[in-house]
Amino acid sequence: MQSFLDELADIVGASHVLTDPGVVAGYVTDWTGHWQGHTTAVVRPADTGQVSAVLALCSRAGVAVVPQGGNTGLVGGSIPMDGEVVLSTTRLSVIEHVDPIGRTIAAGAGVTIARARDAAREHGVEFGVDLASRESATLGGIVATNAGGIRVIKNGDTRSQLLGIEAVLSDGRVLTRWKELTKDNVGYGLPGLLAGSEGTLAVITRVLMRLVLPPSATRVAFVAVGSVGDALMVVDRLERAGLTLDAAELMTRSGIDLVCQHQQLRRPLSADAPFCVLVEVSGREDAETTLLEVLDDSHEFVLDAVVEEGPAHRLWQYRESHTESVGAASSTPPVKLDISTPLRDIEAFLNELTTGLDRRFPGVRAICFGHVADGNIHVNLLDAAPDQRDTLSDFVFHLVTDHNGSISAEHGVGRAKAPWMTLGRSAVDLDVMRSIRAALDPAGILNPHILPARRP
Ligand code: FAD
Ligand code: 2HG
Ligand code: ZN
Repeated sequence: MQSFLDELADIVGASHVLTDPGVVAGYVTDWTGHWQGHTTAVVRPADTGQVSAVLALCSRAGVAVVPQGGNTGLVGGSIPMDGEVVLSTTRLSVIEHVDPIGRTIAAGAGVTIARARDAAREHGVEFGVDLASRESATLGGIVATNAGGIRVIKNGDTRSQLLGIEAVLSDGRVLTRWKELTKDNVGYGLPGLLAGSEGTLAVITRVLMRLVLPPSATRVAFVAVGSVGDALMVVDRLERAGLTLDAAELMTRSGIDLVCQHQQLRRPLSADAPFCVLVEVSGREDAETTLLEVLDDSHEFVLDAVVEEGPAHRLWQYRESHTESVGAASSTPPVKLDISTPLRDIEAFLNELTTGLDRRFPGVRAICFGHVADGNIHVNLLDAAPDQRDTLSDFVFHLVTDHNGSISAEHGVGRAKAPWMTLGRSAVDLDVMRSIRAALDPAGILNPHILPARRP
């Protein structure tokens, strides 16, 4: 083992091969605290050449590798549970260009979303993906997970922002698809394939992504409603009135109460409604007037509402503090199940979820919230005993499959969902995924624990 570590040090420099338990602690535990692993070493290459040399060495030595960006993933995919080498991308942190006319950004995989956003804003353009983990999550991480976030309803998911990619295969070869073209149909869409591959096909080293125009006349409203169906009606009416919908986020009374308690905030509305939807709209100078008119005309759905100016203010706090607050309120790390269903199924899914939990899992609290216009609900189950985690996941995943949904809307499969991957994917589908994986990583050293197992 020592000579392997020496060879790593020859590639990246001894100070970038970390083995001290105190130093590697932050790399082997996930954000939720549930996944706690151990590693042979954390290696921090500075450029694509070093990533290539590290992977070629690991390949020859048969050592498994877990790529890691900001380590904000919520499904345990970035954690070495079996002593794998952690390949940290944080030093791949160069922003190469921001082109405000072509509306592209080219940058290293280790650049954080907040840095990419700030760089884009300096040129009067906007980065199209946004999520509450923006200060730590990296470009490589959002591409690897095909992250969603709060702007999918407007800009699409991360895959749809990706124009080009550079990635290193497990044997060290560098794959580059890098053209600033909207149209390019020569062969398979390899950047799109790597998006959402969760570190199982290659290590992403550089990305070329689209930028969008910044929204204008943004207004945020917090709207109390009696049901999910009513929340969707409000969203529908806003869009039909010609407003651009920048975000639509569902919360429940219990989730908001929990956030208010944890963040020491006052309740945002006086009505004691079971659901609230935060909507952000933009697009026209009269956005505020139109928004107020729509809310006023929708009195059959709207129980109470408050409107705020500007994109990033007080009202967003209630939504963005959910993850931290549920983590703090639960006696055990929350079971985090990020699911999606067709819009027409959300209400029935949530009702059956509540009934099923009450009947089968008394004592487990559910806090549900999420990107409602995408059909994406984050089911957080609090106070679950460790031996209940798998049965709870199994119950929710079967329920969501019965509603023609997905067991992973945006966080990925990781370790947390790997045992349930067969739900909603056919045998042929899984087989094709295994073949792709075997073609790109024949030695099977990249994140061997996640996505479909290499053999049935
Ligand atoms: P990591 O956590 O380090 O890794 C995630 C996965 O990607 C792992 O499987 C890892 O092996 C792989 N990976 C990372 N970098 C690379 C690379 N360069 N090459 C190949 N594989 C790589 N997610 C959403 O989708 N929407 C949200 O709204 C959202 N909000 C969040 C809010 C909070 C407060 C937190 C803590 C998390 C949130 N997440 C959200 C989850 C998480 O931030 C995203 O999954 C994000 O994309 C992970 O980026 P990362 O750099 O932290 O990746
Ligand atoms: C969000 O939308 C994230 O805030 C995290 O995807 C969801 O904490 C969660 O379950
Ligand atoms: Zn989310």
